[in-house]
Amino acid sequence: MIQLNETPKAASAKLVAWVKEWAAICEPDALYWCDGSRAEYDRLCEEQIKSGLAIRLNPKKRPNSLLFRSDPSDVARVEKRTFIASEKQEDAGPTNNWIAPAELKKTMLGLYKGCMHGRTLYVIPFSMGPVGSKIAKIGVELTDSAYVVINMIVMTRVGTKVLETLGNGEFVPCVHSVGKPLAKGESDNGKWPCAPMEQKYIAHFPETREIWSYGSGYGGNALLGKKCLALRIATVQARDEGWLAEHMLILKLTNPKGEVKYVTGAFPSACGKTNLAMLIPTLKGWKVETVGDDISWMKFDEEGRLRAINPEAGFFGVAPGTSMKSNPNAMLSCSKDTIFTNVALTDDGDVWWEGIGVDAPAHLIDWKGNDWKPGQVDADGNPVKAAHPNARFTARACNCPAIAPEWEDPNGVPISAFLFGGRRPSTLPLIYQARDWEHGVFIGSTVGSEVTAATLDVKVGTVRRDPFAMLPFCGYHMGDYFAHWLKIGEKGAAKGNLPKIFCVNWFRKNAEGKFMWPGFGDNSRPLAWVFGRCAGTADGVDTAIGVLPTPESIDLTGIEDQVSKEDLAKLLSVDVEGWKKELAMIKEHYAKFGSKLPKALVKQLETLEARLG
Ligand code: O2Y
Ligand code: MN
Repeated sequence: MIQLNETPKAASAKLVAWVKEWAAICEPDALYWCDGSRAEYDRLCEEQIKSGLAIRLNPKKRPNSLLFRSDPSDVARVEKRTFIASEKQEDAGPTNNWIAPAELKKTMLGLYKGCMHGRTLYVIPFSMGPVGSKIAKIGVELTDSAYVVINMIVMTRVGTKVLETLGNGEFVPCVHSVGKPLAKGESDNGKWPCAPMEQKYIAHFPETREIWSYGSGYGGNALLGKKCLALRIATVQARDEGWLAEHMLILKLTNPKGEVKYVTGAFPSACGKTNLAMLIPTLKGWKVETVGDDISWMKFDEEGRLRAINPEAGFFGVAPGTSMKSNPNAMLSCSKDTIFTNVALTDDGDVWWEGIGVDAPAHLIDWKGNDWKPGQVDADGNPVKAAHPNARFTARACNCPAIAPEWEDPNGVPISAFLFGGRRPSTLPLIYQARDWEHGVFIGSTVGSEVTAATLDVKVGTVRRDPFAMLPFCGYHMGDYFAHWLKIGEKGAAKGNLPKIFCVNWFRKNAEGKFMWPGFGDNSRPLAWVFGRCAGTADGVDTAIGVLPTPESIDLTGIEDQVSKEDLAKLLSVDVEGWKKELAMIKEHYAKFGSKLPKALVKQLETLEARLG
C-alpha cells in the first residue's frame, strides 16, 4: 500500500492506529487523508470524470457541477439491509432489523477482507455541526469511494480543523466500502461499483457507537454522517446524554414586525419537508429562512430552552418534482457547485427531471445512460422515466438564497415550536395544537401517511405509521424513544420554556378527491398561527383532539377564491367518526410496542377516546 500524503500532525495515535487496523483488513492499494480543501475537491472531481464515472455539466448552464449515474440496483437507502446490532435484540425493538453484533461483525469482516484491492482508502475526518460547537459531534469515515468523499465535503464539515478540534477525544468510527475489489490492472470502466443486494449491509453497533457499511455507494447507505451517524447513532447518544436527535427541518419565521421564532418539523418522506424548509410565504410581510431541511440536534441551554443546530452543511434533495414553482430556493441552491445523481442529461450539458417545470427536450440521455425521447415506453407499454424517482442533488447550504444568516451559529437557535405532519387525505385537520407536552408526544408517536398505491404488505387507504418520522432512523427500541421524549418534557418543564407542539396536514381532500388547501407558500398561513400561539396573540379553541384555530385566526387574505369559508370550517373541524376509526388504528399501532409503550401514552389514548364521547 502506498500512502499518497502525510498523516496529519493533528491525528491522534488512537485514530492512526484505527486507520492502520482497517487498512490491514481492507488491503487498499493506496491510503489518503482528506483535508477538505477546494483543491482536493476539484482534483477528485477531475479524477472521477477521467475514470468515466462522472460527467462535467456545461459550466455556462451549471457551473462547477457533475452528473453521476449509479448502478440500477443501487438507487436508494435499503431498509431491509439496515441493521441495529445491539447486544440484546429487545433493545433494537420491533421496528428495526437485528443481528447479534458478534455474528454480524464476523460476516462483515469476511466481506471487508481485501475488499479495497485496486482502490484508494480515503480517511474523512468530519464534523456534524459547526466545528467546535458544543452540540456538534465528530466522526471519521473510511471509504474506498471518491464519490462519497466529494459528497461528504458538501454535506458535512471535512478537514484538518476537525482533527485539531478532536485532539485525543472520542469520534464515531464509520467504515464504508463499495464492496467491489478490483483485480490487478482492472478498472471500474465507468461503471458504478457496488455489491449485490444480499451482500449489502448498513450496520450500526449502538453500544460501541460504530457504523459499518458495505456494498452500496448510494446516499444514506454510504454518506455515513447523515442517517447513520446524525440519526441512528445520535439517537442513542441523545438518549444517554439527555438531548434530542431528530429527523426534523429547522426554519426561521419572521413576522411583519420583525419578530423571530424558530420552528422544527418532522414529516415522513414525500410530504414536502425540503419545500417547507425553503418556503416563500404568500402572506404579506412574513419571511421564512432555512436553518436545515432534514435533521435537527437539540440541547437545553441554561434557560431551559431547546437550542437546535443543523448537523449538516448541504442538502441531499430529491430532484424529481423540484421546480421553480414547488421550491425556487432548492432550484437556486443547485444552480451551481452541485453533484447530481441519476438525473437526465440534456444535449447542451444541463440536467432535466420529471416535474422540473419545463417540458422535456426532444432528446435526453436518461439516468441509465440511454437515449430518451418524450413519450417513450418500455416493452410493456409503461412510460420510461428520464430521471430515477429518487434522483438527487447534493447542494451546498451556503448556496441557498433563503439560508438564515445564523444557520451555523455554534450555540444553535432557540426552538419555539415543533410541527408533526403526514399525508392525511381525511380526518386530520389543517392544523391543531397539543394541549401539553405529553399530548404532543402522543401526536408525534402516531404520525403517519395514508398509503396511496397498494404495496405487497399494505393496502390503499390504510395509514402507514411513522412515529416522529423516525421509523427507519431510531437506533433503539421505539417504545424507549417515546419514553425519552417524555423525560425531556419533564426536564424542560421546570423552567417553562418547552416548545409548543403542533400537528399539520396540508393534504386534506374533499369528496371529489381534490386538495382542500393550496399548500406550498400558503403554508405560511398556518405557520403564522403557530407564531401567534407561541407569542400568545392567536386564538384557539379547545376541542376533543386539541386546540384548533378559530376560522378568523387563519389569514386567508388573497386566497379567498381558493379556500371558501365552508372549506376552511371543514379544514378546522373535528371529524368525530373519522377520529373514532383513527383511535382503533392507533391502538393497533401501539400494540407493537408491548410493555415498552409508556403508560402516559396509553393515558393519552384513553383521554382522547373519552373526549370523543
Ligand atoms: O435514498 C437515499 O439514500 C436518501 S434518503 C434521504 C435523503 C435526504 C433526506 N432524507 C432522506 C430520507 O430518507 O429521509
Ligand atoms: Mn430525511
